[in-house]
Amino acid sequence: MSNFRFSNVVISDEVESAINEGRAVVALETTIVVHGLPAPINFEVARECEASVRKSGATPATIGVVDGRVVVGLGSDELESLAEPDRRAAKLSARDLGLALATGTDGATTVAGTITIAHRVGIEVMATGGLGGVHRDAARSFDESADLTTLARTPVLVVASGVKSILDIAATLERLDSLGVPVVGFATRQFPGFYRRDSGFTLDWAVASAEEAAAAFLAHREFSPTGFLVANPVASESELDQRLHDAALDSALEKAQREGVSGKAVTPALLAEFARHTAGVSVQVNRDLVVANAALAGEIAMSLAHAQR
Ligand code: PSU
Ligand code: MN
Repeated sequence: MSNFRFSNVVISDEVESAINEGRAVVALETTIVVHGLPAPINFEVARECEASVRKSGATPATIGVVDGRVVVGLGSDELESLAEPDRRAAKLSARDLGLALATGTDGATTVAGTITIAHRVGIEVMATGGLGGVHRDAARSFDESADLTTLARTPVLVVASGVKSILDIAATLERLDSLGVPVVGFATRQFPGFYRRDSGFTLDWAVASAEEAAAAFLAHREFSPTGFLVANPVASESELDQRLHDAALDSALEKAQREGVSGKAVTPALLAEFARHTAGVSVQVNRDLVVANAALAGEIAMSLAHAQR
């Protein structure tokens, strides 16, 4: 480990040399591990995502805040300690990073937090399960994930299986449009709905390969400072059954409303109720999609590195 440009950011030797040599690197978030998935499958998912990135030839950089420092390239021991329930790691979006560092607060980073750090250290690609978005009651609650506004000002390509069906998908797509963030389907024109391949919304653009995604991102960056969303649907054989999905969704939304869940707790609470209602099937789907997204992100990062050599 060495200090990197800035005393509050520590980058692993492996990730630092990959960045310095212009090799492919994929940032991975930690909120999905600490707040999104139950133990012990969360650690398996973290390891499988790293393995998927490596298999494509790229270097994984799992990001979190530990002992008052941002760590880029968390080791598995650090990740396990970050996820220990006693540690009560915070959920860190972009706006929380400075405060977490200044107060010595440990935390897992969301997509917004992760891409902010990735861009700071020169990583151009990130993988997650589902991007945060506009919540269904946003007209009243104003609950729109900072993932959207952060992606609008951070030139990082994010691979996600669309957004979670717990959200208002139409409103989320409208906001991405207003914010100038391109949304491109990977081998599909249908916007994915996380647990399901098709959210019912059609996209204007699709790419057929990792090379095409990388080329589009490079061309986009010549004209615009925003990030870029590659929407990769879950594999057909992994999709959650439609009826089970719809019943779990009703139950999750109803429970969150009844219990008055708000703020940062909303997404983890909805995902947990999905898991309970589907007896863990939704967790398997989440696992499959995020591991596949890590693999695709690795391939896109390889193409980007190749194109910029
Ligand atoms: N993808 C998953 N599980 C998750 C998330 C993404 O498969 O838990 C997390 C990401 O960290 C994303 C966050 O940034 O959910 C969105 O949270 P919010 O709606 O509070 O912004
Ligand atoms: Mn929110």
